[in-house]
Amino acid sequence: MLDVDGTLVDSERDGHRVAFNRAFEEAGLEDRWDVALYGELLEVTGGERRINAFFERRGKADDEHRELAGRLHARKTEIFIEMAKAGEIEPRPGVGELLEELEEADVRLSVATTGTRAWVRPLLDRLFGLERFETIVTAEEAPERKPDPSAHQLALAHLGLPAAAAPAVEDSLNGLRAAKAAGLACVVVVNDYTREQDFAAADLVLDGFGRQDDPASTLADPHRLDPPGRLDLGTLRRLAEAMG
Ligand code: XBP
Ligand code: MG
Repeated sequence: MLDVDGTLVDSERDGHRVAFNRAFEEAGLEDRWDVALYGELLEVTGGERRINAFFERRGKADDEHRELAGRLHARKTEIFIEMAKAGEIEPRPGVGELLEELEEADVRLSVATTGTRAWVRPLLDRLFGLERFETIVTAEEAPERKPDPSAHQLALAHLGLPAAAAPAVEDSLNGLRAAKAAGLACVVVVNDYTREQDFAAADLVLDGFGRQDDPASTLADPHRLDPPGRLDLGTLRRLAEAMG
């Protein structure tokens, strides 16, 4: 069960953050989210909730600002869709290889994301092909955002699988907490925004998906799965066995 933002795609720093800032600029606001501030704001999942949390930090939490946050997020979504169409959002290195290997082995793939359906589906289609994923759960289907487990639970229900049979791949503590609350095993593939988070509950932590010529380092491997410098089918199978 795959996460999108920060996991399948490198979408936060040079994607969503840029789209939020463009929406602020178009609306005549002075606010801009720099790379460091955006890292702090990522603690709040869901783009509209993130804008509201930012306004609240600034002491603006009235109905007018909630309405503005809704409009800003709608425009941010349009801008992000344009960026995706222009090829500005790319898969993380090694993701393409992993999906191909899983597909060849007839492993069923599903997506559980807190992102908005309007960009999630066209982006996944452009980068990987929608037909690859048996289920795609987005914020529209699971409005309680991660770390709430509802996205993972809904995807599991669609697949008709017990939790132990569908390991999650996430990049963040919010994603890990959501997967664990749904009873899933969880591999965390960290990125620059999430590297320092506490992944003690994860079943495997890697610093990338890894490729033949650019292997990933293992940061935690409590089940001794011993990944071969990349997240591969064998490692995921050993994880499923370890989960019993
Ligand atoms: C992703 C999110 C989303 C994206 C922005 O979390 O929290 O809010 O940052 O997308 P996860 P939207 O990777 O855990 O699913 O603006 O569409 O919300
Ligand atoms: Mg994520």
